[in-house]
Amino acid sequence: MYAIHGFSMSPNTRRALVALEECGEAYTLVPVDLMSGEQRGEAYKKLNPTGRVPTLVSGDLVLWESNAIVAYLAALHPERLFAGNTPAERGEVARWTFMTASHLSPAIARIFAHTMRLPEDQRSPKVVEESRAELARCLEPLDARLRGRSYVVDQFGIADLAAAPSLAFAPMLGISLEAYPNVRAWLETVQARPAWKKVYA
Ligand SMILES: N[C@@H](CCC(=O)N[C@@H](CS)C(=O)NCC(=O)O)C(=O)O
Repeated sequence: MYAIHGFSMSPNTRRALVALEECGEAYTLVPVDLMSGEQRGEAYKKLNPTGRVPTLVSGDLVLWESNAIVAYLAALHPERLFAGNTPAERGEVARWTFMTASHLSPAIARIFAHTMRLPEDQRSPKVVEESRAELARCLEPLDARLRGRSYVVDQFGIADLAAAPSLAFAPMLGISLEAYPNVRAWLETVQARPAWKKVYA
């Protein structure tokens, strides 16, 4: 039995929850109230010193960083979450996972911060503009990669879960995926999966 300490609306928390659902693992969601800043309190920071959600806990295991949680679950359930079998496949999974975690998701997080989360006097249109450009640098190659493919690397797995929860959040921020038809088709495929539907219900 796992506990996920997280915030139900957070894309990073949802990434971990969808992975748990895909793997058929039992879990409880322990709410961390991001609105009141609970993630920065001493009690939560004993679990996750970065003061961010999610954190996965089971016995002695305390694991934070959502893509690390997905990778852990994929190691337990390789038949449910594809991590790649050959070195080439593993490299491909790593490529898209790191590109997403390093560039795509942070760009979306900055757009969220500077259009919705921060007080208006702290928002920067320049940051939003630069982040939109950064996002395009990620979406163009991802769209090309997804041409003729159902999933980022052959079977559903780590690379899909790295990108999909962040991109599912994009429309709410006024980010159009219109120019990326393969990304839109792939996202619809991921969003039709029972595990996803359960978490996003
Ligand atoms: N790279 C981290 C990012 C985690 C993250 O930024 N989570 C957000 C919620 S989606 C958070 O905790 N924000 C609160 C804060 O930064 O204070 C991961 O993938 O787990």
